[in-house]
Amino acid sequence: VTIKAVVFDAYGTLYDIKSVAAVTEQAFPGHGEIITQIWRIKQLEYTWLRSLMRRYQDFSDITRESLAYALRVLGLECDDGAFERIMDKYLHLDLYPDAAAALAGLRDRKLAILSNGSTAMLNALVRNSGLDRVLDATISVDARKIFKPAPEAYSLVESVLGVPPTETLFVSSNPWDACGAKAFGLNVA
Ligand code: 2OP
Repeated sequence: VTIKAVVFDAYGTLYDIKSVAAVTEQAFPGHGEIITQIWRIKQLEYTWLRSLMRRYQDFSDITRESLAYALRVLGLECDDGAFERIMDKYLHLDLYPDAAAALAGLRDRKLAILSNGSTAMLNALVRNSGLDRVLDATISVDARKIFKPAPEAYSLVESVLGVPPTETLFVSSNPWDACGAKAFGLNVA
């Protein structure tokens, strides 16, 4: 197989979503870890429920609602300022330490992100981390109004990059995402 494009998941694959724990811990000492875990689980659950119900709302709304859920279920009161400070970290997540070098080593291929993130969230994240200089495209499922692992979401890669699934490698650290991409027909790492 000739791989002409390498496409990455964003949250948890290139970007360390656990890096929000520093901010949640600062806002709620002793609870940073558990907030971060519940937040992520609920965030994913909301994407799947909304996709099944065909009640799409973008990932920024989903991320807000799931953070609100996590704080409520833990009985934590949060003022607007603290809530926005936590949310803002999603636009400034840390890249995993090896991500930039790995991307640089793949520069002879087309490189992109395919993420459930909204266009605005992803563009800010990519710019803030400097990946806009390396990536050929940042693709948001927002164009199809359905979240991964729906096939419609993965089909965006060929529409945007013009490379068929058989010549594309999709990279994700999220097992459900790797399975979804494989089921759609992408090569997967
Ligand atoms: C993504 O970036 C949510 O990690 C998932 O699409």
